[in-house]
Amino acid sequence: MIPQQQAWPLAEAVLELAVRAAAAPDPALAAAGNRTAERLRRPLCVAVVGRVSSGKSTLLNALLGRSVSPTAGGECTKVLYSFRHGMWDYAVAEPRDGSRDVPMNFEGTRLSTTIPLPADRLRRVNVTLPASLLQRVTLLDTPGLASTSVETSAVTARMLEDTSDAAADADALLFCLNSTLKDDEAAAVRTFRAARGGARLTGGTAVGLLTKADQRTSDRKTVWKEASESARKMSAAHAELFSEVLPVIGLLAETAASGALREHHARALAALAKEWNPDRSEIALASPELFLELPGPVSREERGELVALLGTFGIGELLEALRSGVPAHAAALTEVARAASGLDAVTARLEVVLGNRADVLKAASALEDLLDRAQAAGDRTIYGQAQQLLDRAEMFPLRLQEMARQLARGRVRPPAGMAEEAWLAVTVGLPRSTPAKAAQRAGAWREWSALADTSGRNVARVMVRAWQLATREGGGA
Ligand SMILES: Nc1nc2c(ncn2[C@@H]2O[C@H](COP(=O)(O)OP(=O)(O)O)[C@@H](O)[C@H]2O)c(=O)[nH]1
Ligand SMILES: [Mg+2]
Repeated sequence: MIPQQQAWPLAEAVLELAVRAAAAPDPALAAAGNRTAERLRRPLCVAVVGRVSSGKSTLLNALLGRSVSPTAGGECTKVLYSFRHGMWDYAVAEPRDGSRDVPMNFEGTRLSTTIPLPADRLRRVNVTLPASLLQRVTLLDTPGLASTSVETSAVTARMLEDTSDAAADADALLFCLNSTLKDDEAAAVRTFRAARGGARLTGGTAVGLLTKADQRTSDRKTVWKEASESARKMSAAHAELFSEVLPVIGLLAETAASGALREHHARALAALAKEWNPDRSEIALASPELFLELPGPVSREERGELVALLGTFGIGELLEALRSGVPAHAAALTEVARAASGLDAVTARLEVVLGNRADVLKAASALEDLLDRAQAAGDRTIYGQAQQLLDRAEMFPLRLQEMARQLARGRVRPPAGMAEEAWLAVTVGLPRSTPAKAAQRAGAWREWSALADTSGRNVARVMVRAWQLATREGGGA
């Protein structure tokens, strides 16, 4: 899983630079230095963003391994929650006017939905939990983008504002989508990307999640096929917005990760699997209502619990697993539910973002700010040092990704042989080369860049660096 020890070698180096920038004579650069330093001292911040009821809180609970954030409708979805690491469960409501925080209660593992402040006075709810993921990252559960752009109530306006403030504050976004990307959703991601230094470096930091993947088709057998295909298409269509779009069934993921499935649920499922043959099960699972009504063992109340925990898709998967010999125990069925939820692919992706790349992400988003300010202020020393940090080998994967985006958008068109070389660098890495060969190729890119525009020069810069790195142990990318 995600390693617990934090080491931030790059971020430390950028922090030093930020502290130097904070002492610069130019006020804007000094302010950027202070802001950057403050940011670097905090853990990486990931905001879960998307429309109202797109499954944000459910997914966040799955990541935390605990049903703590309130899910499903009502006033609870209109609040911004921040989850940080702490030794104990602790939550406060933070007022907008800066007055004293008001402690909040938990109901079992879940945060109470009763907020001890009127909605218009509440800035956010701050929660600390001993969850291991939070040692590496602060998670923000946002109220959500409005479901229609015509809604203009004060509450909606505030929700949007809180959501975009949280997104602007985050180092990375997990963007929950339920269907094809709508204009307001694309705009939200673009705004985030623009606030983070435009299209330059941090493009890897918005991951799209096709949540509620179980609700895209009524045919249980094709759920994953359909969801994976849609996600793949969306990844390709929105490469400039998301580093990837992954399908996930948040509901199943939350149930599995939080251990909510109990032995009595396992017994109930086993009784249904025994009583109903596969055909009968498919009929029963055509809708939640039918599942509750159809004659058979297990009380209506308990069936209702199963629907709430697993959805009809999850129930179908578990019935099938039981018939194929999976033991009727909560632990074994939880494993099946987890595997069917797609959560592992999401956490694996997060590990890439938060694990190896956390340091780079933190450093890169901070550097962008410093570079812009140093350039605007004409401070060559800070600019040069920031540029040197950007050229470090650890930064390189992010720069390659950005280059891939530029090439994919067709904004940069190197001549035939060189375009292929650039794609080679992006996909499998340049072949390990002798210094003479690398220097010759780097020279060709420099020559081309003299005729290119800014985007072209950026691509050339990355390729020159790629060839320099290709002479090292381990090759290019
Ligand atoms: N069937 C199904 N329902 C889900 C899934 N994820 C969330 N839901 C349900 O959708 C509703 C809204 O989810 P919630 O996480 O509160 O959405 P939020 O407003 O974006 O935080 C809740 O009733 C969830 O149980 C899923 O993957 N599958
Ligand atoms: Mg929510």
